[in-house]
Amino acid sequence: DDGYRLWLKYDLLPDAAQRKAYQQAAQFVAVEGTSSPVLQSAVKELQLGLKGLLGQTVSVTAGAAKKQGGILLRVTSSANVTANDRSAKLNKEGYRVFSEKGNIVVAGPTDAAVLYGTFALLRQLQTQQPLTNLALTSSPKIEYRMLNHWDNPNGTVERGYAGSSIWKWYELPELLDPRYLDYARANASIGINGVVINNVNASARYLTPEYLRKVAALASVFRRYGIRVYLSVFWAAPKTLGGLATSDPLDPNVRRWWTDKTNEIYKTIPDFGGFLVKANSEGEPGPQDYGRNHAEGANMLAEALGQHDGIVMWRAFVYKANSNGDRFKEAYEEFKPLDGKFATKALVQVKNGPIDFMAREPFHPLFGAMPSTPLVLEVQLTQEYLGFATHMVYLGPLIKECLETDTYAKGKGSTVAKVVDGSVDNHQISGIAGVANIGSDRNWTGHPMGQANWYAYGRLAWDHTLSSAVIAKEWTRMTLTNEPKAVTTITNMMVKSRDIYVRYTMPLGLHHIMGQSIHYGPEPWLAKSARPDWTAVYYHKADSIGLGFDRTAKGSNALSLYKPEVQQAWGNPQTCPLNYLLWFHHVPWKQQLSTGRTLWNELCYRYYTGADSVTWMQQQWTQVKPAIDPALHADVAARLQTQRKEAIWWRDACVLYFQTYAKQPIPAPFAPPERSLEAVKQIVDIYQMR
Ligand code: BDP
Repeated sequence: DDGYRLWLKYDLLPDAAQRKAYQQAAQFVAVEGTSSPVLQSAVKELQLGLKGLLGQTVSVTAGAAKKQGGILLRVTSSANVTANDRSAKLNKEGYRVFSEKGNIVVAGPTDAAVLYGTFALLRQLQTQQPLTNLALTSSPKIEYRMLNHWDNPNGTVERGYAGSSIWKWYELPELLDPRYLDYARANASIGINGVVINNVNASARYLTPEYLRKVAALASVFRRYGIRVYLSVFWAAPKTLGGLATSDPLDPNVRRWWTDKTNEIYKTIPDFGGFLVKANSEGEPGPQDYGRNHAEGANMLAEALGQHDGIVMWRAFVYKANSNGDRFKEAYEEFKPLDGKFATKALVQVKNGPIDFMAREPFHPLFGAMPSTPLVLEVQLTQEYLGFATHMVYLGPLIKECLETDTYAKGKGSTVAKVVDGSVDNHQISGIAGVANIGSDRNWTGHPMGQANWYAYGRLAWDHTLSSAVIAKEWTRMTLTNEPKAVTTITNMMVKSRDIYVRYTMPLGLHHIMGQSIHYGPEPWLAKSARPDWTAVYYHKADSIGLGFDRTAKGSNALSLYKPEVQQAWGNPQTCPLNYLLWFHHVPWKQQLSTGRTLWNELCYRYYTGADSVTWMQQQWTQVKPAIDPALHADVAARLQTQRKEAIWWRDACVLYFQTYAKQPIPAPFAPPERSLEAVKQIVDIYQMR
């Protein structure tokens, strides 16, 4: 198994009796009413899935009204989806799958809804659930469920670890790689309905007529799966591409240029989704170059979209060069005052945490602080700071932790999830974005287990109330094995993997102590960089007294950006959850923590037990060997070996370096590292050698 088929494997189900029951329930497929390209995709998927799972060729029947034992695809207004249950109201993409007069009906108000229902039905079969008395009802809680690609026109992928870009620009638009279709199927199967195909550090090339035709060719494939394309835009395009003297958003010529360009895009791609913008961030141009603010920039693009059905997602990932304050606060300080100033078509896209996709961050303080602006939650699936494609880190728990945290914006229960889905502030539009982890590698994600992160993201974007363990189990059953014991073992590993990674890299709330630029491996000693907030010492602040960034009123006071309830939960070093401790407090080495250990001992404890847990993961993986495809098993086993080696690298680097400040021995029962700090530093030098 080379992993190409992802979770849409459709291998023959092992239990003959069960197969027989399924076969009887799925003898034909019929589209009620007129068919459409999206419904055709649903039909094709059913035929493919049933052929594989049941070994049964399923024909498409026209006018199946009097027949029984088939699957009916029905597009109908939400109120009449089913005669006997009107309780659950469906939104435009919601589906209901149920039994009716001896058939299985997949119904929803739109073609896309029926496609989603079709995948839900196939999931039932893949995970070997009964088909009798079916009643699956589900509507997505978030409207714009986006995958953001950081792909460049030259085929590289920024922070991509699974080969190069899957978009073959030099072959498009004439040649459509079959992979585009499989990509669309995978996305549709988990409910993703929008893809930004290019890097936020954008090239203007995508806005040229030549490239728009290429993008349109991709859109023609995605459209059949309910997916719309979006583009990241280069702010200075009016100058560089349009030959104008300025890219000032208030300049009438610039405004006209964007309006004309947008109209041209819609002519080429009638269902174009809209724009994603990284502006005045990490050297990218933006409206501030002309003394304008982010809202003025976003609103100009919203105006250019005019009557077209498109949106602007304006990123809040900003922090000024040479800031002497606390990077934690910068996006908040720039965007909070703009709340209420954004046009209705503009959403602000906010990373899950205030710094940058660390293995654990407190939620971004903008969530709950901009009630008049729909906020898109951006999470990173590509493991930039989480061990690239060699460390097994299942991200379900990370995404859930953020979604479930209470902002207290409108009292208790105002979780990040409810801010994002629009229910806290009653927004009509809502969005979520995952930075893709896929590339040209045959198995899409490099690490085979990375597929689970793409999967979990889509499932949570659809329904943030699902548990990450349930999703892990579902993915495992569809992708790896249905053998019950192995499913339990693998799910358990997955669910624990993120905490394990945190323990051997940045426990207790440490953050941003990774290798410079590459963001791989440990470099807590990094003290000089192009900017202070790109070093490690800026964040951990180790000294002879203790460790951690004081963000209370005595320090940077970033804590004050949160609501009082949150401040109370995190503001006292005695009661602050240990996972966030060093995010907010400078804690003395000898301070006793709630675990009974001193800070220094607890730090060592976490680094050592974290690294040891990778050995545990290896043992677990060995146990499931009989239940897993041999090639796939060997692939993951090899990556776990690397992970083990590098967990020890992290552990040794960090305990040896922090020991130079703590000046205490490694506590028993742990053995001090066998190498010196100098020796570990050399490893980093090798990784960064030119
Ligand atoms: C950082 C990445 C950088 C991205 C940036 C962003 O290191 O490559 O361009 O985020 O999100 O995490 O814009």
